[in-house]
Amino acid sequence: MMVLNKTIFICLLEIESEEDSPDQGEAAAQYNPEPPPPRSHFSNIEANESDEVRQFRRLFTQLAGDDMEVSASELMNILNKVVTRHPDLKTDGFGIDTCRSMVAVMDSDTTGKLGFEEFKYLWNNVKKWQCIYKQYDTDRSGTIGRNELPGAFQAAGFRLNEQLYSMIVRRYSDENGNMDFDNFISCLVRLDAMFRAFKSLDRDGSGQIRVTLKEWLQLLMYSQKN
Ligand SMILES: [Ca+2]
Ligand SMILES: [Ca+2]
Repeated sequence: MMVLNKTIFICLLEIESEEDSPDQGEAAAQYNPEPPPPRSHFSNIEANESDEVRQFRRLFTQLAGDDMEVSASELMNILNKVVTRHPDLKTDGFGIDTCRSMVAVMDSDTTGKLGFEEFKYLWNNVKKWQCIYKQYDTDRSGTIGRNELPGAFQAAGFRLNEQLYSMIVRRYSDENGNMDFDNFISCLVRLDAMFRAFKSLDRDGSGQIRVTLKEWLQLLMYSQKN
């Protein structure tokens, strides 16, 4: 399985990853998001970064262009390029609204685009979730059906209740309850961001937060936590 995952990682990114694939069984027990992307800028290049990070930085530089940030349309182009190479991922393509909303929830430093660390965090998740999507599409329909959904989300580290799964299906799946790849990714990007936003507001870890109207609107309209 690990070999298979690694192969998929390579076709997605076209760069070799040293990283082992995450233990999906363990991840299902509870949700432990990666630490949020640091708010550093591209100019802070680490002198002793690994080959993998260096290769990733090259990919990022190509994508980001002169401003060194990935815009929603640049993100849309790369994601659509990736899915055309994977005929087993059914999708009607990543639209600009989907990509704008993904950029918004990942844009910790509110530049309106994704810097290196923000993009790296998103990209690593997309790679991971792509593997999960293929693995949990057990009937090989190319989509995640209603019955396949809880397993896939648990493998991604989200254990939700039935009511939430039904809500998610209403919002992200088609009329037959099937979720295609772009909806799967945009749903998980949002879910991950909302978990992290909650955690950062739940300073005492009580599982409850108090937000002002301003904080609530900032969160809903741009997923801005500060
Ligand atoms: Ca940014
Ligand atoms: Ca399926």
